[in-house]
Amino acid sequence: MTRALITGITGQDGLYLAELLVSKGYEVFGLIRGQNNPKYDLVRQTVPGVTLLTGDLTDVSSLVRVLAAAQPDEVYNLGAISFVAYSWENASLTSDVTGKGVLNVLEATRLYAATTTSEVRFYQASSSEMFGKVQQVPQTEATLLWPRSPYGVAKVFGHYMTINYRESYGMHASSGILFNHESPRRGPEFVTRKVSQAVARIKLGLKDEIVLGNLDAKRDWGFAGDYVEAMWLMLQQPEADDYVIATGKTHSIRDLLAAAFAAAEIDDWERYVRQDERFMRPAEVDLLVGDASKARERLGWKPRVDFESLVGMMVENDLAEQSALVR
Ligand code: NDP
Ligand code: GDR
Repeated sequence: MTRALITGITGQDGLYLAELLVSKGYEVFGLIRGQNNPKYDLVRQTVPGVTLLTGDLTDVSSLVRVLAAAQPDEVYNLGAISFVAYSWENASLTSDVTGKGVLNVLEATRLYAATTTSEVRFYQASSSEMFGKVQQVPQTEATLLWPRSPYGVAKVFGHYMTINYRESYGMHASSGILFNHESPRRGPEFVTRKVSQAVARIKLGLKDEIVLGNLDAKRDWGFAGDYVEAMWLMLQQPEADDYVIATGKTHSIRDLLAAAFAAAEIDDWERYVRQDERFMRPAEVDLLVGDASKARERLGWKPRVDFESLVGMMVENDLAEQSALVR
């Protein structure tokens, strides 16, 4: 049985990846942090066979202990402070968790790998936020990185550290440069879920407006369930490498609003939307659109869910969830 360790198992991607690996017959271990983590039961209910081990990305000795207990063949480092807006408010903490945390997991993995004869493979959750003020359209693995937030800067550190461990120690360490991916499991602080939840509440008469920041930013949005497959595929390759994972299509926040309100059969979305400085960022990433040709050619990966279906899936889920809450 192949053994995998997932950091960030309580997050959106961690849950989808755990489900995927269990379906492939893996024995799955998850790193869970904090005293009495509120997501503990959610993980147990969603993926019952998974073993949860306590540790924190900022505490390298806890990672060494978790690696020794899990004895993984594959390590997926998905844990991070992942909300870009929050990273300005807590830049130092974000650097510790999202940046130096990667080094901590790499080092714990290297130390563990030295105790076993089998190869240990490593996946790093890099991000399109690293492209920031984009220097090329669409963005590829070769595009110059120009991060625009403390989060983006921390991800660049983790990205290059992963490449450095590959080059310094010959570690099978791959980095997935994933563009935005969403689902009904997306945290409510991110714009897609904020919109899908608000649209559902407006449709049910529980709310009459949604307050947002920049409506002109454009993102390349895909479905999280498709993107975790790419993570797994990267670790099945004979050689480790870096891959852009994206749909190749970009949409503005306005397009998102139009699609979400249309999915709930509400016309004239503009009358429900208000902009507020509170949700504007000190520096914005205006346009992201990825070129995933390398992943298509080498991994045989392509996205299955398009933008309209993704938004429809999220609105439908939130209509059901919000109706259940008022019942
Ligand atoms: P989430 O925010 O949903 O999940 C983040 C996870 O990190 C949670 O499980 C959280 O645990 C965990 N975590 C936070 N701090 C620590 C810590 N100090 N020690 C251990 N674990 C910690 O993110 P996603 O699932 O959306 O994303 C997964 C990864 O992919 C992240 O690294 C993200 O930055 C990256 N990424 C995401 C993209 C996306 O569009 N979703 C695109 C590109 C990259 P807890 O529940 O305890 O807080
Ligand atoms: P992002 O996702 O910053 O791209 O990072 P988010 O959904 O937070 O923002 C996308 C765009 O929407 C604009 N926006 C708003 N965003 C939020 N959250 N709330 C609002 O009210 C709002 N109004 C407008 C933002 O300014 C931005 O342009 C996500 C995270 O998952 C990262 O961890 C990941 O690395 C990247 O995607 C790829």
